[in-house]
Amino acid sequence: MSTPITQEHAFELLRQMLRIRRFEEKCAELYSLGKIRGFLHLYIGEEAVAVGAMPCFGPEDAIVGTYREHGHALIRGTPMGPLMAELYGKANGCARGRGGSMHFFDAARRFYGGLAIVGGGLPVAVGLALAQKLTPFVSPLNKGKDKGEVTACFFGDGAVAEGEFHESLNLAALWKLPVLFLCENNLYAMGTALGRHQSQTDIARKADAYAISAEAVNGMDVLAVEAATRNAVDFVRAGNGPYLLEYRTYRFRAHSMYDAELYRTKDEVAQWKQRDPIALFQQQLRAEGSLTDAHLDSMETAIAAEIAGAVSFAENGLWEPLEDLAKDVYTPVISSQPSAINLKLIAEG
Ligand SMILES: Cc1ncc(C[n+]2csc(CCOP(=O)(O)OP(=O)(O)O)c2C)c(N)n1
Ligand SMILES: [Mg+2]
Repeated sequence: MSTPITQEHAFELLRQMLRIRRFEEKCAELYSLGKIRGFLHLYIGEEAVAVGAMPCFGPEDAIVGTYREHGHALIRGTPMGPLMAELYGKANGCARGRGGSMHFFDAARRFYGGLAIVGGGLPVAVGLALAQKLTPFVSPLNKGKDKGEVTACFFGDGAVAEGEFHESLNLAALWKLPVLFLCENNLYAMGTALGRHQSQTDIARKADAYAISAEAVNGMDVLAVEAATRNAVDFVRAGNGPYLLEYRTYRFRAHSMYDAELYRTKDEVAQWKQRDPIALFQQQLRAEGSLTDAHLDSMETAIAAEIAGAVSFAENGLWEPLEDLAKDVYTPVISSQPSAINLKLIAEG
C-alpha cells in the first residue's frame, strides 16, 4: 500500500468505506424484518472500489452503476435517507420508490443508475460520453467552456460475456469517447466463476482487442484504487479516448440476500476476508500512528446516527397513492382506450 497524502484524506476514505458497510449491514437486518423486499445485492467486501474511485470524478462527470450500486450512490453524495426510502419502496425514495435496490438514480448528481440488466449500463455510458464529446459547450454546468467531462461506467465481470461489452468498447475507442470502463471483477457472476464462462480471464487484456489502454488494480486496497483511477481519469480527460480498469475484488456475502454458495468454498471466502479492505486500511493507519480507538469510535457513532436518521426518514415516508401508480408509465394518449383521436395522434407521431 502507498502512503496516504494527508490524515484527513485517509480518514475520509475510511469513513466512507465504513458508511457503506454499516448501511448495508442495516439493510440486511431490515430485509430479514420484511421492511425491505425484492432483490438486495450487497457490496460488502468491495467497498474500496467505490470509495477509491468516486472522488476522482467531479460533479460535472457522469456515473453509471450496476444493480450492486448502494455504495456508489452513497459516495456520489445522494443522502442516505432517500436511498433507504427507495429500498423501502416509499415515495420519498430517490426514484420515488419505484425502482428499489437495483435502480438508485440521482439526476442532480449525474448518477444514472442503478440498472438491473447485466451489461446494460455500458451502452448507456457510451451514449453519455458521446453526448459529452459532441456538446461540451452547451452543458449549463460548463458555462460555455469544455471542461473535459468524462463518464464512469461500473460493471461486473459477468458483463464481459455480453455482446454490449464488446460493442461499447469498440465504439468508444473508435470515436475516442471520454469514458472509463470500470470493471468490478469479484470473480463470480451469480454462481458462475469467471473461468467457467471466459476463455480469457484476464479482463484488462480484453481491452487490447479494441486498442484501449487498460490496467488491473488490487481492488481491496483503497489507495491503489484511487491512484489508478486518478491516472485513468487524467488520461481520459486529456482527450485520449477511453480507459479500462479492472478492480480485482471479492464479495463477502451471497450474490443477493441468500444463495447456498455452492460455487465457492468456505475456505476461499475466509482467505479473501483476510484482505478485508476496511480492516487492512485500519491496520495500516494504526501502524502509522494516525488512527486511534477514539477516532474510530467517533466515526462509528456519527455513522450510526446517520443510519438511524435514514431509517426514520424511510419509516416516515409515504407510499405512492394508488391512483398514481400508472403515472409516468403510459402517456395519456396511449394509456387510454385507442379512440379515433388517439390513433390519429399516434399515426402522426
Ligand atoms: C442481461 C442479463 N442476464 C442475466 C441477468 C441475471 N443476472 C443477475 S446478476 C447476474 C450476474 C452478474 O454478475 P457480475 O456482472 O459479475 O456482477 P456481480 O453480481 O458479481 O456484482 C446475472 C447473470 C441479468 N440481470 N441481466
Ligand atoms: Mg461478478
